[in-house]
This record gives sequence, C-alpha cells and structure tokens, in this order.
Amino acid sequence: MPSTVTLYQDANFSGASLTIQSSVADLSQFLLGESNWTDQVSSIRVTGAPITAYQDVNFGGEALVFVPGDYAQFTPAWNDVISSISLS
Ligand SMILES: [Ca+2]
Repeated sequence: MPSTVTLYQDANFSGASLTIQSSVADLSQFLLGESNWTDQVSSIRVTGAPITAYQDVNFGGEALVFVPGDYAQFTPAWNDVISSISLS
C-alpha cells in the first residue's frame, strides 16, 4: 500500500498543508506563501507505510522514521527542520 503523507506548517494539523504521495528530495520545490516548505513542518499524518524524514535535502542528515499515524507535534529537535522525505 503506497504511503500518503500530509505535512502541516503548524502543530496540531493546522496552518498550511501539503500532501505528498512520492518521495521528495528537496521540500523547497513546494512554495509556501513567499517562502517554501523546507524547515516548516510541525505536524504530520502518515498513512499506508512507514516514511522517513530527513533534516537535510537529498535524504541526508539526521533521519526519523514515522510509522503510519498522526503526529500532532514534534520534539524541539524536529520542529521546523525537515528538508526531505522518503516514502516506501
Ligand atoms: Ca512550522
């Protein structure tokens, strides 16, 4: 079952949202107002299969696996730092 991930700009699934269904090597390709989605994600919903989030572009830097579920908030270390996401 393919993964679907919805990213939210703010905690508790609020603010702007972006749904992706394939891996994204650089979230800056998606515009968010006058900025972009890099270093903006503060909550996520994951369905289908586990996904991996990375702090750097091209699936680099610190990584964190999210099994399917709802994540209303992140630890400070993971808030506003995600730059790429790998879907299985
Ligand atoms: Ca944010």
